[in-house]
Amino acid sequence: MNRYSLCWLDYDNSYCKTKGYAAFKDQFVRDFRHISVDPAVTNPILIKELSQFITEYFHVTIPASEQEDEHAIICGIATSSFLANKYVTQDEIRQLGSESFIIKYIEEKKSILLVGGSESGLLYSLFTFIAMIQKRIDYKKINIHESPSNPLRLLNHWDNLDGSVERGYAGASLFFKNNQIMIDHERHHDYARLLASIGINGTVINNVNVKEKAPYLITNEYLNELAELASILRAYNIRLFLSVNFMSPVIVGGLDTADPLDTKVQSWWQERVSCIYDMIPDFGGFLVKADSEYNPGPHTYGRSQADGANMLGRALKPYKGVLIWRAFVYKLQDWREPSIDRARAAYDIFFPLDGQFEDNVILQIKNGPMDFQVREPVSPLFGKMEWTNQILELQVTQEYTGHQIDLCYLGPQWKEIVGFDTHAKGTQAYVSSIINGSFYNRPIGGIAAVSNLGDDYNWTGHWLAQANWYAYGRLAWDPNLASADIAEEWVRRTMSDDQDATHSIVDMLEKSWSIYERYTTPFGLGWMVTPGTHYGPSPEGYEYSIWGTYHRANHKEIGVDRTSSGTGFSAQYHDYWTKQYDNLDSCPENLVLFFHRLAYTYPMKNGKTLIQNIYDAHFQAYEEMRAMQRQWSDMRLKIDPKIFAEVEERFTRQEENARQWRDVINSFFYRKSGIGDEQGRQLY
Ligand code: GCW
Repeated sequence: MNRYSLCWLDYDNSYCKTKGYAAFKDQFVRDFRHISVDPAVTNPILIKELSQFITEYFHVTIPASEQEDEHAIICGIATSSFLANKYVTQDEIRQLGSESFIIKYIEEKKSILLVGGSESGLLYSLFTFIAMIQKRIDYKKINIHESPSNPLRLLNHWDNLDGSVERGYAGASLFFKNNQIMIDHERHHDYARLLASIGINGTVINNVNVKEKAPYLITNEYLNELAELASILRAYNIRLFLSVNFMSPVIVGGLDTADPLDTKVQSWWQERVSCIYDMIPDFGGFLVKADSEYNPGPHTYGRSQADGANMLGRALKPYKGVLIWRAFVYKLQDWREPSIDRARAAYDIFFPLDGQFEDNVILQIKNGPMDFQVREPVSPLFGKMEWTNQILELQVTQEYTGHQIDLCYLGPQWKEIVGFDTHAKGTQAYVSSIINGSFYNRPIGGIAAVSNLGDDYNWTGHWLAQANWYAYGRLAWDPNLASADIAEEWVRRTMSDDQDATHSIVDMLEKSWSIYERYTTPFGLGWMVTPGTHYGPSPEGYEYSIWGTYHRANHKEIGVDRTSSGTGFSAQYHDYWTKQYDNLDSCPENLVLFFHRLAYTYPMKNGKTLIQNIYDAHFQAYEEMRAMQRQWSDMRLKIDPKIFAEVEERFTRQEENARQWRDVINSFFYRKSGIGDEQGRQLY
C-alpha cells in the first residue's frame, strides 16, 4: 500500500472503474496504438505522465516515439515545426498562451491531438485528457481550446518550521520538521503532480506569520534545500514562493532598522533576493503579512503600505519576481468603542494608495472584509482599486467552517465570490475578471488559497475535504465551472464512478455549506466560534475582545449597523451595492445581520420574526445534517471500506458539533430575549 493516497491520480482505483470501463478500454486500445511525441518536447515527465496513466489505468503499454502515424495520441508544442500547419491553423497557434492548450480529435488521422502553447500548456492538456478519460467521455468528439483564467494560481501553506501548521487539520507540515526542510522526493513529486493536475502554478510553502526560525528561510542556511524543492516543482510548472518577515533586515541581517526608505535596508533586500535567484532562477517572489496581528510592517516606521511593498517589489523586479502584499491589515481595538469597524479597515488603508504600487506588486485581498467567516459580503476593494494588481485570497483549510471534521464543501461559496458583480463601471464587473487583470487591464493578478493539506494519508484529514482542494484548483483555472460539476468530476475520479453513489455524494457536498452555515451562524452573523480554536460555539467568546468581532447582542436586538448611516462600511462599495445593502428590503437576507442591527422581532421575508428564523435555521439544519449522515451510511458498499469508515467517524463528530451549535446558539438567543420557540422545541 502507498504511504499516502494519490487522490484523483490513483489510476488503479477499482471503485472508479466499474460499469462501462471494460468496453471503454477495448475501444481505447483499438483506437490508439502509439504516442507520437514532438521532438521539441524536452521535459521527460510529460510523456511519462501519459504513459504512466495508460499503464495504470488500462494495464497496457502504448509505445511512444517521434514517429507520425495514424491511431496516435499526438503530443506537441504549438510553435514547433512538428505540428506546423498540419493539424492546427496559424490562427489557433497565435491564440495559444504559454499555459493554454488545444485537444482535438482528428478524424482523417484517427488520432487525438494534444497541443500546448508551451510545455506548460502541454502538461495541462495531458492532465485534462487524463481527467476526460477517467470520466470516460467520447474522445472522438473532443475539440477544446483552454486557457487559464488567472495568471497566478497559488496555494498558500501556513506551515511553520517546527512542523506545525497554523489552522491545519490534516496532520503535520509537508515541508518542515524540527526547523529543517524535509525533502521527500516521492511525496513532493506527487504533491507537484496533484497540484499541476488541477492547474495550480505556484506555492508559498511557509506561514504568513513568519516567526521563530522562519525569517531565516531566506538565508543561505536553507537555500540548497529550497532549490531542491523548487526543481521538483519546476517540472510541473509550479513556482516556489516564500513568506517573509518585514523585519528580516533586523532579525537576520543585524541592521538596526527595517525602514523601507533606508538605503541600507534596500540594499540588504537586494542582496538577499540576488542570492535566492542565483539558486532558484524561477523563484516566484515573496508574500508579506505586514502591520497585521503582531507582525511588524512599514507602519512601524511611519511609512505607508505602498512604501513597504514597493521597496520589496523593486528588489524582485530585475528577476521577474512578484511581491504579494496582504491587505489583511487592521488595528486591534477596544470593544467599548462602537465607532471603529474592523470591516472598514482594509479599504480605509489601501484604497487611498491605488495607483501607487509598482507593476510587480500585487495586493492579496481576502474574499471578505473580516476573516473567512462562513458567509461575508465580498470585499469592496475588488472593483474599487482600478490601478492595483489584485489576488483574491480564499481559505481552503476549514478554520471557520468545521476543521475538516464537519463536511463543508466550499465550491458554492467560491462561486458566489468569483461571480460577484462589483458594478464597477456599470454592470458585469465580476470579481473573476478583476482579479485576473482583464477588467482593468492590469499586467498580473490571480487567486490564492490557504491550503488544507498536511501529511495525513489522505492529505486533507477528512476525505471529502479533498474536494475543496480539487475545486479550488479547478475554479482558479476556470471560474465559470459549476461547483456541482467539479464535485462530480472529483467524485468520479476518486470515490466511485457508480451513478447513484456519485449523485448522492455530490448532493451531500453541494448542500453541506448551507447546512453548516445554518447550524452555526446564519444571516451573516459570524464570530460566535470558540476563541482561539474557532471550532464549536461560543456566542460571546469574541464579544469583549480586542479583535473587532462584535455582534453587540442585548435583550432586544443584535447586529452591527454597517450601512452608510452606521459605520459607513456599505459606502465603500460602488453605489449599486451601497443601496442594496443599506436598504433592508434589498439587502440579501443571508447577510442581513452583517449590515444591520435588528430587533429579534423584526419580520423577515417569510413573515416570521428574526429570532424564529434563527431557531428554525438551527433546528432544521441539524436535522439536515442527520439526514446527510444517513445518506452517507448508504454508501457503505459502494466505496472503499476504509474511506467509508473514516468519513463515517467524521460524521459522528460532526453530529455532536452540530447539536452543540444548535443548542448553544438557540439557548443564547432564548436567554437574551426571553422569546420562546413558536413550535415549543427544547431550549435550555
Ligand atoms: O484570522 C486569522 C487566523 C490566523 C491567520 C490570520 C491571517 C495566519 O486566525 O491564524 O494567521 O487570519 O490570515 O493572517
